[in-house]
Amino acid sequence: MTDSLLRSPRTGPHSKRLFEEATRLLPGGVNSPVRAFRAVGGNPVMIERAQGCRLYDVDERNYIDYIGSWGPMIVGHAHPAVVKAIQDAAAQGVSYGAPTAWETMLARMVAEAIPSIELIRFVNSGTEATMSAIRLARGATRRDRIVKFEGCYHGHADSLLVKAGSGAMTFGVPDSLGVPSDLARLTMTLPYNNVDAVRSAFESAGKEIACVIVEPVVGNMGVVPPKPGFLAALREITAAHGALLIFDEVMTGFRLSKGGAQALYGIQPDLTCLGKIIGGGLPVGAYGGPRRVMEQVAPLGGVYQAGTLSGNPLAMRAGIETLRLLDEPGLYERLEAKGTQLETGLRELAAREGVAMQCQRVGSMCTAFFSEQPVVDYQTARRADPDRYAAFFWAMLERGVYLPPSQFEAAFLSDAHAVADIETTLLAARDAFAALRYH
Ligand code: HOZ
Repeated sequence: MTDSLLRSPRTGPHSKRLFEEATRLLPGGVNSPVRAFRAVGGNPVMIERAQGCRLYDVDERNYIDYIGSWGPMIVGHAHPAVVKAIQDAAAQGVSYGAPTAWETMLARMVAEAIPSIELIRFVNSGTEATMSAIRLARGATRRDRIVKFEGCYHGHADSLLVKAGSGAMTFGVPDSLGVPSDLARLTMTLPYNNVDAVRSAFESAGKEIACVIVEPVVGNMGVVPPKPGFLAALREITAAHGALLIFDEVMTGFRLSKGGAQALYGIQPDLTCLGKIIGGGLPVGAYGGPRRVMEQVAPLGGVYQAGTLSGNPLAMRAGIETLRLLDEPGLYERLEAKGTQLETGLRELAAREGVAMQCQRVGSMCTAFFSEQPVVDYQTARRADPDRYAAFFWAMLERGVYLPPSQFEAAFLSDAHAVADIETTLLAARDAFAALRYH
């Protein structure tokens, strides 16, 4: 039994046993690092099923879920319409490796919602989307260097695992072993929200920079909104230097609005990366942009990228059904109202208990940073207290609320969260903050 298992009396006996078994066969017992709970100490609860906004574990405990599979489950888990679409699709064969009309249908729905996308290529994950978009930007500009921001996470492709957020930040390995230094040298990392740093990078190396890739609202160091003017400055500077602006909207696409963060902030990028929601919870990603750029992707152009499971019929149909559900009148307004209810409640409760906490939220994405100051970039995120977050996390879990098991990840609301669920969450938070006072 590993140390972390011994240190965690708080999960049920079945979760403990099953996770212990998993550690014998999977690195750290998981297939993605953050879900191992190491950042908060202890071992994870093992999930058996999910419905609506609830997760059910193998010990018959249930939780109000604020992860939502890290974003995709915007209409809630196991929505009947999405489940039916997947079942219907599966009954007709799960993969063909040949074109289907479903791909065109989902492409049309995405292009109608996001006008900066004229042509789109579906892939299997957000990582594939950003990796391919970077290759396209390099191919289109014939330049090699790229700019990313410290604490932004764009998946685990080599060029992007440099000063990365999410699990890389959580576990203190923002520059992963195994990334060749010759490749990492081509990635310039700048502080998020710092326009001067971007200007000076372009002044010194503008002719070599293929693109700037950015999370328009960061979700991967916790939620960090762009300062007013930051995204507009990126647009202006990249255009002036012939570099492409890539918005990584894997989290924000179809979440912050139907048109994503780019619609919310009124900035049109050259390329957009999507994932999560557009697959309705099945593995999917996509990158898209103007015809003149996307025509450089094979088979039309010389930038190669392919995939046996790309455009998979199950993922397409789950995505189509999910996007249809997002058309329901008032859905984004409801998400905003519930986000406000959660944010206001958390702020009031923390203040009442004298706990220094910054609740940072954009729409249905939010993070409670245990910090004296607002978080605006990687440096200020690092000032948040992960130990206090861990204590809060466990206090909430014990009270039936499942938050991200890291200070540096976003929490997500869905349309399936009822006002009463937020109230229950706030009751749990009241006790959790009170417990923190003595922590
Ligand atoms: N890195 C993902 C969130 N930013 C976590 C993925 C997962 O563990 O499922």
